[in-house]
Amino acid sequence: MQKTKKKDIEEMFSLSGKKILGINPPVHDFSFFDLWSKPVGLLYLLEKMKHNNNDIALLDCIHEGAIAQKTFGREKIYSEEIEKPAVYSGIKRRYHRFGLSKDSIVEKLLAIEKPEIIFLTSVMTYWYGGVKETIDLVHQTLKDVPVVLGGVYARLCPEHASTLGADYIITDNWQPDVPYPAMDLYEKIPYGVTMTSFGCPMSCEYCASRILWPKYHRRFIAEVLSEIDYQKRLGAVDFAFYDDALLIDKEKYAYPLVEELTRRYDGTLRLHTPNGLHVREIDSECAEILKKSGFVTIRLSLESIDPDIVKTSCGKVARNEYATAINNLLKAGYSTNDCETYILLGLPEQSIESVKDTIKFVRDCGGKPKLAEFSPIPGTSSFAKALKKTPNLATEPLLQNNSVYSSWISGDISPKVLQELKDLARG
Ligand code: B12
Ligand code: SF4
Repeated sequence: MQKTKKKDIEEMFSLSGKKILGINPPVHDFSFFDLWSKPVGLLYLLEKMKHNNNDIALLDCIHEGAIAQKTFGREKIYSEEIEKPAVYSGIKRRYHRFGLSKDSIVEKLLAIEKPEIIFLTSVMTYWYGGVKETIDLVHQTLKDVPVVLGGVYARLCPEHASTLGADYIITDNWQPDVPYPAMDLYEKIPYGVTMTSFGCPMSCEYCASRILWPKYHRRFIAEVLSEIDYQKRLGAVDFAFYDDALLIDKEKYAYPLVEELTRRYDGTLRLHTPNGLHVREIDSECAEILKKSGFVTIRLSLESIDPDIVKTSCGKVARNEYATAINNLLKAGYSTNDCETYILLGLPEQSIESVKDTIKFVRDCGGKPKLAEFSPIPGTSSFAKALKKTPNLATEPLLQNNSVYSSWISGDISPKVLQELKDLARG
């Protein structure tokens, strides 16, 4: 296998007149749900490359593997059971490959005009199995076509990502400076995605936002509006905001944006925030604006009421602030089921009692608890703590998988207790 070379993203921008194929690889995991997942980083990049006079195409192995429609534009993705990688051998859960089958990928690669370069993206660090499989398939099928690997996994685990056989790896970031992602590369889009900002002004101990986006950047409202208009023209009705911090400075950004969306679309858009909102920002005016402007799916980031964990979360929400926010949302017309609240589970040194207390607290306030299992992410302080117990986390990203980290890898919570906590959260 030839050695992977590191390149700067600027070198990619100098490409012109090339045929570029962007690929979103299949996912290997215990479970996968389309929570409005689109490879938006890759799509911004392809749009940029189009502006630089390249000929661009897309193979999205997740979207093209859709077999059924779910609510709000989401899709059920084809999956097949595959053998577990050796590090997961002791885990009594089935492992799957989600997305287009290998044969279909090869067929598609051969059916299109031969690209001169492949841009391969990556998201979760523990999804590298699908990345490796894609690199191998491209090399077998298209022989001499170079593969450039970028994305979240490549940025967070550059050394590991350099061992998969890609020709080039890009580990630096670029703040998209094109008006929208190249969503027109899809024949029909099931939903739109947008971001009003890149990064987050806070820096919680378990989160990689600051590593991925060292500078928090807000886009111009006009740019976000044009991004939404463009995807509306392509047929989207549902829109997911990918922001880490949508409601920060809400009077200056989120409010004018959604007011203009209501004026333009008369409340016909359905808006979703799968990534979690900053609870402290939800005063009564904010709750009413969210409701009036068509936010259907709201997810609230509480994480925990345990003071020690609140500290690791930059003290982003206090108990009384959460209670007030839920009260405001319920008064604005949302139901308890609408107020799904993320509770982090499996952090180093987190007690099971504190998770139970947080579940009870959320329910008592009128919210709906939703457990979010901890994924130790390279470069964060929580990762450094987790490493003391599980040194192999540093060299094997599969061990960072949130679905199995706390219950099988760190052993902090037994699978039985995890199930009990899940049942408790479900109510
Ligand atoms: C949106 C988002 C989601 C969405 C969907 C993401 C998707 N596309 O599938 C949802 C809400 C579903 C989600 C869920 C989860 N997420 Co998430 N998510 C994000 C978030 C906020 C943004 C990712 C994104 O799209 N960014 C926007 C684009 C523009 O950036 P980008 O993809 O990085 O692309 C840039 C570069 O990487 C580059 N690039 C990208 N591709 C390519 C390709 C080439 C060739 C090149 C040259 C460059 C390049 O160009 C872009 C511009 O610079 C990140 C945090 C963050 N701030 O990045 C977390 C993040 C990726 N998620 C994370 C986590 C922990 C989760 C959850 C496990 C949370 C939980 N406990 O439940 C779940 C897991 C989902 C699952 N099924 O396993 C972690 C990563 C964990 C890990 N070990 O990898 C992150 C980093 C957040 C964190 N806590 O630090 N997530
Ligand atoms: S507030 Fe959310 S996005 Fe920001 S650093 Fe904390 S966990 Fe990450």
